Amino acid sequence: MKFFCLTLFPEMFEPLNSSIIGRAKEKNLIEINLINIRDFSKDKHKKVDDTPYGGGAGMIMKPDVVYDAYKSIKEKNKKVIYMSPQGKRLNQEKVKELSNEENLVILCGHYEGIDQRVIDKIVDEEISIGDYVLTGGELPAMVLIDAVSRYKDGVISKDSIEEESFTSGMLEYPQYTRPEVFEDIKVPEILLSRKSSKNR
Ligand code: 4FL
Repeated sequence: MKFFCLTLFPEMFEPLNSSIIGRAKEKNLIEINLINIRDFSKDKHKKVDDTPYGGGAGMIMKPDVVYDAYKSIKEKNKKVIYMSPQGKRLNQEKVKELSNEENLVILCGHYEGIDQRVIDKIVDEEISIGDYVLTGGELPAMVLIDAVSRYKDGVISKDSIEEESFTSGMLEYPQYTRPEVFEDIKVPEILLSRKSSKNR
Protein backbone atom coordinates (compact mmCIF):
# COMPACT_ATOMS: atom_id res chain seq x y z
CA MET A 1 0.00 0.00 0.00
CA LYS A 2 1.21 3.49 -0.85
CA PHE A 3 0.62 6.62 1.22
CA PHE A 4 1.16 10.10 -0.23
CA CYS A 5 1.28 12.96 2.29
CA LEU A 6 0.80 16.47 0.94
CA THR A 7 2.41 18.66 3.57
CA LEU A 8 4.38 21.85 4.20
CA PHE A 9 6.40 20.01 6.87
CA PRO A 10 7.68 16.66 5.54
CA GLU A 11 10.33 16.59 8.30
CA MET A 12 7.54 16.08 10.85
CA PHE A 13 7.04 12.52 9.56
CA GLU A 14 10.42 11.32 10.87
CA PRO A 15 8.79 9.23 13.68
CA LEU A 16 7.39 6.86 11.03
CA ASN A 17 10.95 5.62 10.44
CA SER A 18 10.98 3.99 13.90
CA SER A 19 9.50 0.90 15.43
CA ILE A 20 6.84 -1.18 13.67
CA ILE A 21 6.05 1.32 10.92
CA GLY A 22 9.75 1.87 10.22
CA ARG A 23 10.20 -1.89 9.85
CA ALA A 24 7.12 -2.16 7.60
CA LYS A 25 8.67 0.47 5.30
CA GLU A 26 12.01 -1.38 5.20
CA LYS A 27 10.21 -4.60 4.31
CA ASN A 28 8.30 -2.72 1.55
CA LEU A 29 4.96 -3.71 3.10
CA ILE A 30 3.98 -0.04 2.94
CA GLU A 31 5.41 2.97 1.15
CA ILE A 32 5.22 6.52 2.53
CA ASN A 33 5.79 9.33 0.04
CA LEU A 34 6.19 12.85 1.42
CA ILE A 35 5.32 15.62 -1.01
CA ASN A 36 6.40 19.10 0.04
CA ILE A 37 3.64 21.46 -1.10
CA ARG A 38 6.14 24.35 -1.05
CA ASP A 39 8.05 22.74 -3.94
CA PHE A 40 5.04 23.59 -6.15
CA SER A 41 4.96 27.32 -5.44
CA LYS A 42 5.59 29.32 -8.60
CA ASP A 43 6.34 32.43 -6.58
CA LYS A 44 9.95 33.64 -6.31
CA HIS A 45 9.58 33.73 -2.52
CA LYS A 46 8.07 30.22 -2.45
CA LYS A 47 4.83 31.65 -1.07
CA VAL A 48 2.19 29.01 -0.29
CA ASP A 49 -0.43 31.03 1.60
CA ASP A 50 -2.27 34.33 1.48
CA THR A 51 -4.71 36.43 3.53
CA PRO A 52 -8.37 35.32 3.61
CA TYR A 53 -11.01 37.04 1.45
CA GLY A 54 -13.57 38.61 3.75
CA GLY A 55 -10.96 39.16 6.45
CA GLY A 56 -10.11 37.26 9.59
CA ALA A 57 -6.99 36.08 11.34
CA GLY A 58 -4.26 33.94 9.86
CA MET A 59 -3.35 32.74 6.41
CA ILE A 60 -5.00 30.38 3.93
CA MET A 61 -3.11 27.84 1.82
CA LYS A 62 -3.36 28.74 -1.87
CA PRO A 63 -5.50 26.40 -4.03
CA ASP A 64 -3.25 26.35 -7.12
CA VAL A 65 -0.14 25.34 -5.16
CA VAL A 66 -1.98 22.51 -3.35
CA TYR A 67 -3.52 21.40 -6.68
CA ASP A 68 -0.14 21.26 -8.45
CA ALA A 69 1.30 19.21 -5.56
CA TYR A 70 -1.67 16.82 -5.87
CA LYS A 71 -1.24 16.53 -9.66
CA SER A 72 2.37 15.38 -9.19
CA ILE A 73 1.00 12.05 -7.92
CA LYS A 74 0.67 9.88 -11.00
CA GLU A 75 -1.06 6.82 -9.48
CA LYS A 76 -4.60 6.39 -10.79
CA ASN A 77 -6.46 4.46 -8.07
CA LYS A 78 -6.17 6.88 -5.20
CA LYS A 79 -8.43 8.10 -2.39
CA VAL A 80 -7.80 11.63 -1.12
CA ILE A 81 -8.32 12.31 2.57
CA TYR A 82 -8.21 15.73 4.17
CA MET A 83 -7.29 15.66 7.87
CA SER A 84 -9.51 18.31 9.45
CA PRO A 85 -11.25 18.90 12.79
CA GLN A 86 -14.49 19.37 10.79
CA GLY A 87 -14.21 15.85 9.34
CA LYS A 88 -15.92 12.62 10.36
CA ARG A 89 -14.35 11.12 13.47
CA LEU A 90 -11.91 8.29 12.75
CA ASN A 91 -12.77 4.88 14.20
CA GLN A 92 -11.49 1.31 13.85
CA GLU A 93 -14.11 0.41 11.24
CA LYS A 94 -12.99 3.30 9.00
CA VAL A 95 -9.33 2.33 9.56
CA LYS A 96 -10.06 -1.22 8.38
CA GLU A 97 -11.97 0.07 5.34
CA LEU A 98 -9.11 2.39 4.31
CA SER A 99 -6.59 -0.44 4.59
CA ASN A 100 -8.17 -1.92 1.43
CA GLU A 101 -7.17 1.11 -0.66
CA GLU A 102 -4.27 0.82 -3.07
CA ASN A 103 -3.13 4.45 -2.70
CA LEU A 104 -4.07 6.91 0.05
CA VAL A 105 -3.36 10.60 -0.45
CA ILE A 106 -3.44 12.53 2.83
CA LEU A 107 -3.74 16.30 2.65
CA CYS A 108 -2.37 18.08 5.73
CA GLY A 109 -3.58 21.61 6.38
CA HIS A 110 -1.66 24.34 8.13
CA TYR A 111 -2.24 27.97 9.01
CA GLU A 112 -5.97 28.73 9.29
CA GLY A 113 -6.90 26.29 6.53
CA ILE A 114 -6.93 25.57 2.82
CA ASP A 115 -8.89 27.41 0.10
CA GLN A 116 -12.22 25.56 -0.13
CA ARG A 117 -12.09 25.30 -3.96
CA VAL A 118 -9.18 22.85 -4.02
CA ILE A 119 -10.75 20.83 -1.19
CA ASP A 120 -13.97 20.54 -3.24
CA LYS A 121 -11.94 19.60 -6.32
CA ILE A 122 -9.68 16.83 -4.97
CA VAL A 123 -10.86 15.59 -1.55
CA ASP A 124 -12.96 12.41 -1.27
CA GLU A 125 -13.26 12.31 2.51
CA GLU A 126 -12.63 14.65 5.42
CA ILE A 127 -11.44 12.87 8.57
CA SER A 128 -10.86 14.13 12.13
CA ILE A 129 -8.96 12.28 14.86
CA GLY A 130 -10.87 14.10 17.61
CA ASP A 131 -12.61 17.31 18.60
CA TYR A 132 -9.62 19.54 19.20
CA VAL A 133 -7.55 21.86 17.07
CA LEU A 134 -3.90 21.14 16.36
CA THR A 135 -1.28 23.28 14.64
CA GLY A 136 -1.56 21.16 11.51
CA GLY A 137 -2.76 17.93 9.95
CA GLU A 138 0.60 16.16 10.12
CA LEU A 139 0.10 14.43 13.50
CA PRO A 140 -3.41 13.28 12.48
CA ALA A 141 -1.96 11.99 9.18
CA MET A 142 0.61 9.94 11.13
CA VAL A 143 -2.13 8.58 13.38
CA LEU A 144 -4.05 7.46 10.29
CA ILE A 145 -0.98 5.90 8.63
CA ASP A 146 -0.09 4.02 11.83
CA ALA A 147 -3.60 2.66 12.39
CA VAL A 148 -4.12 1.66 8.73
CA SER A 149 -0.68 0.07 8.32
CA ARG A 150 -1.39 -2.40 11.15
CA TYR A 151 -3.92 -4.10 8.88
CA LYS A 152 -1.42 -4.77 6.09
CA ASP A 153 -0.10 -8.33 5.89
CA GLY A 154 3.18 -8.83 7.75
CA VAL A 155 3.19 -5.52 9.65
CA ILE A 156 2.11 -6.99 13.00
CA SER A 157 2.16 -10.59 14.14
CA LYS A 158 -0.62 -13.08 13.34
CA ASP A 159 -1.08 -13.52 17.13
CA SER A 160 -1.85 -9.82 17.58
CA ILE A 161 -4.45 -9.82 14.81
CA GLU A 162 -6.05 -13.00 16.15
CA GLU A 163 -6.13 -11.60 19.69
CA GLU A 164 -7.69 -8.37 18.41
CA SER A 165 -10.54 -10.27 16.75
CA PHE A 166 -11.30 -11.95 20.11
CA THR A 167 -11.24 -8.74 22.16
CA SER A 168 -12.92 -6.44 19.57
CA GLY A 169 -9.57 -4.67 19.50
CA MET A 170 -10.16 -2.20 22.25
CA LEU A 171 -11.74 -3.99 25.21
CA GLU A 172 -8.53 -5.50 26.57
CA TYR A 173 -7.98 -6.86 30.03
CA PRO A 174 -5.19 -5.54 32.25
CA GLN A 175 -1.88 -7.20 31.32
CA TYR A 176 1.03 -8.38 33.49
CA THR A 177 4.54 -9.71 33.03
CA ARG A 178 7.47 -10.64 35.30
CA PRO A 179 8.26 -10.08 38.10
CA GLU A 180 5.46 -11.98 39.85
CA VAL A 181 5.64 -9.45 42.70
CA PHE A 182 6.25 -5.74 42.01
CA GLU A 183 6.33 -3.29 44.96
CA ASP A 184 4.33 -5.83 47.05
CA ILE A 185 1.70 -6.13 44.33
CA LYS A 186 1.14 -9.69 43.04
CA VAL A 187 0.04 -10.68 39.58
CA PRO A 188 -3.59 -11.97 39.81
CA GLU A 189 -3.49 -15.66 40.86
CA ILE A 190 -5.64 -16.86 37.98
CA LEU A 191 -3.02 -15.75 35.43
CA LEU A 192 -0.07 -17.53 37.11
CA SER A 193 -1.36 -21.00 36.27
CA ARG A 194 -2.23 -20.11 32.68
CA LYS A 195 0.09 -20.98 29.82
CA SER A 196 1.07 -18.17 27.44
CA SER A 197 -0.81 -17.72 24.16
CA LYS A 198 2.21 -19.18 22.32
CA ASN A 199 1.36 -22.58 23.85
CA ARG A 200 -2.40 -22.35 23.44
C1 4FL B 1 -7.06 17.36 11.88
C2 4FL B 1 -7.40 18.11 14.12
C3 4FL B 1 -7.70 16.18 12.22
C4 4FL B 1 -8.01 16.90 14.40
C5 4FL B 1 -5.44 21.62 12.64
C6 4FL B 1 -5.26 21.16 11.35
C7 4FL B 1 -6.90 18.34 12.84
C8 4FL B 1 -6.24 19.61 12.50
N1 4FL B 1 -8.16 15.97 13.45
N2 4FL B 1 -6.06 20.65 13.33
N3 4FL B 1 -5.76 19.93 11.30
